[in-house]
Amino acid sequence: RPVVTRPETQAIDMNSRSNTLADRDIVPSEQTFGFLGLGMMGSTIVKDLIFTKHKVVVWNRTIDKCQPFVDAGAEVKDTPMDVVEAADIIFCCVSDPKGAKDLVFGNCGVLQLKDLRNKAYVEMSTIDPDTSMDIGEGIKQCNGRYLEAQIHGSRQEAADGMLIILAGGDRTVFEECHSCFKTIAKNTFFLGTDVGNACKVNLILQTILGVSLVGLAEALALADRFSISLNDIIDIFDLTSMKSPLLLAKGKEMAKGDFNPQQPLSHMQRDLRLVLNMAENLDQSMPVTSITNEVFKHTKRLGYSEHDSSAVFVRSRF
Ligand code: NA7
Repeated sequence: RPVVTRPETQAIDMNSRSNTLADRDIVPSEQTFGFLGLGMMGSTIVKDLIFTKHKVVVWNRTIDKCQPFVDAGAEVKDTPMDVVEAADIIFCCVSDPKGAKDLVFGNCGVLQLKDLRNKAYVEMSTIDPDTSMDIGEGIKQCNGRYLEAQIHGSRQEAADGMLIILAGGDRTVFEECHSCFKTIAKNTFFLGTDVGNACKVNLILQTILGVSLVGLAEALALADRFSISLNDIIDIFDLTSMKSPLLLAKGKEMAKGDFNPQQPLSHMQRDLRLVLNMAENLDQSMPVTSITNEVFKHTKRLGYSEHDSSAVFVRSRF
């Protein structure tokens, strides 16, 4: 078993801006936006929302992470419930479906407020359709409005304001979030009023990504066994019709052994697990995705949860 060093946690640079922001001509909404979850994605998004002059109220489970945002002009609250009280539209961006549900249904969670009239809740955490429907139902029962807005893209794409937003649910909320979405995304899609569709589309895209990464990792590991230069393989791959910006970038990371987390491996495996649960409910056979999930699970066990998904290469080399 290799000795694995954890990737360095990069502190958020409050002064860095995506180059694209200046060209987007953003007129900030007058509404107050709440933000629950200041992880790598949440922090990057909130930083740009503050920069584009949105009024922002934040909360994070580890409270220390809020300070740079307070210094930059955001208000901080003690609980998710307090954020809901202070804001008109509340975004949530945490690790997984369990965290997303905790923030809504748990102690001091969103629903503790009981009356969510004039409030809107936007779920950005990657979740499965059933979780999204449960959250949406809970919000609606308290007279609130709900939008799922799944964010597709890496941490670098978030930093560049180049995410893709896949939204579904309440159309009025979608429209009211326009200036926020324009700040953080290059494309935004409204996939209908049925809650769950946006989650399905996001997870389907993640399936393509996960399976492709494992294929790439195995092919490069075989090249390595033959002592063929990985850089040569990547250079030739670049000239073929198979090339894609993402696979090229991931191939280079594998060749260098640089697994700085753009899409953490634990998130990739979480997504595959959610995909397989969805497929199970439909009796849809997904043998390749199942094996892909096993490969990511094993790489997690080897200590690469917090590294980039491209670290799957390490396992393929065994
Ligand atoms: P990170 O950087 O791993 O951050 C995860 C965030 O989620 C962080 O703020 C955590 O708080 C928070 N978290 C996790 N579990 C919980 C629970 N149970 N309750 C409250 N808060 C929680 O992930 P990213 O920012 O890269 O990604 C976030 C989402 O965006 C994810 O779904 C991606 O797929 C898209 P902490 O700071 O640890 O206290």
